[in-house]
Amino acid sequence: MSTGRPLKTQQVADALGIGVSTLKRWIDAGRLEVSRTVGRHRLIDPAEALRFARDQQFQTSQLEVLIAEGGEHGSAETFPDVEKRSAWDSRSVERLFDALKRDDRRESRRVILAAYGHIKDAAQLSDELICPVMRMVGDGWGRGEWDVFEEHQASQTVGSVVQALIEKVRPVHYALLPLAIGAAPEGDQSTLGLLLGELALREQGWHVKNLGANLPLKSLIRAVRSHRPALIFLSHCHLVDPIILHDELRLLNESAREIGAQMILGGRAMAPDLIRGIEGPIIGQSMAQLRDFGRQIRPNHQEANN
Ligand code: B12
Repeated sequence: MSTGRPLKTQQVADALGIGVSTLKRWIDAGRLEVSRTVGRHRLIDPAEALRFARDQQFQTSQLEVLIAEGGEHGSAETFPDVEKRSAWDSRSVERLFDALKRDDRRESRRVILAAYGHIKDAAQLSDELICPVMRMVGDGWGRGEWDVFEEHQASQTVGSVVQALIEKVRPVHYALLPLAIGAAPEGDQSTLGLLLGELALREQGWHVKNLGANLPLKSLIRAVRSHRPALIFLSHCHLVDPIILHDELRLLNESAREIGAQMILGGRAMAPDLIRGIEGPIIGQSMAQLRDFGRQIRPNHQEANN
């Protein structure tokens, strides 16, 4: 029984990070069932692709995105207003900035999804498109060219598109994935870094609990003790009190060490002074660093289950 649009071998190979000839060899050896087109090309049913990926313990997040999008990453099927031909280019920054300024949500969404469909990497999307555009928004606000309500509108629009992308990288079996917990400290209302971090880590095969902005760190410590994540990430954009935050980070670090969790901190307000004398956490400047750290330290499926 077919479970969705059949996938091409190249698509499945890309999603699993293997060569297409290897995949074809496995198919020919009978390890995956396929159907054939009239021209004898191999087509793989989505459920069969997932079964195989899981049996072989591949990371399945990219494959799940591909399947959710009907075989076309960022395709017009799931997001009707995505321009198929439009690709990531240097003008995307200006296009997104202009669309946000006009409060043209459709166009804003189109630019972000087209860029994501092209680069397929949340970290790059954040570092090269969303963050530069939001900086321009902040500069515009600083010069009095953007009203506060316009900045709010822009944040809402960007946040809702990133949230929609997150929904598409929902793993089927959470229990099989290692857990990461993310938050922004008390007094910090920023949500975008957290959402982008969540998306970037999901792409790396993490199950992410995003505990949101403005979270008292004492409460985060309770969450750490109760959920026992393998990774804790903070995205911090608006600093309130560096002395209080330093103390809280020290306590958070202690609870992370108790359970053997790794801790990575970032966001524009996260300065090295905030962790002076605290051993363990690292500070990253970019979302790419969060992505790479997540990839590096990710326990494999068995370890995550034990
Ligand atoms: C949107 C925004 C808001 C929104 C946030 C809404 C929301 N839902 O998130 C709202 C309206 C709440 C807001 C309020 C304020 N804001 Co404001 N805001 C911004 C703005 C425009 C964008 C911030 C953003 O979301 N960026 C996107 C994120 C993803 O980027 P980022 O944090 O730089 O992160 C990058 C890296 O650090 C890394 N990263 C992020 N997280 C993580 C995590 C890890 C683990 C790692 C490794 C890496 C990483 O990835 C990103 C790059 O891809 C900035 C402008 C700017 N230059 O940033 C001003 C800005 C930060 N705000 C500013 C100010 C002054 C304020 C207010 C004090 C204004 C006021 N008087 O009320 C309040 C304070 C609110 C509070 N206490 O939280 C100033 C701060 C100035 C300063 N000296 O610190 C800025 C710089 C604007 C300006 N040009 O003056 N703001």
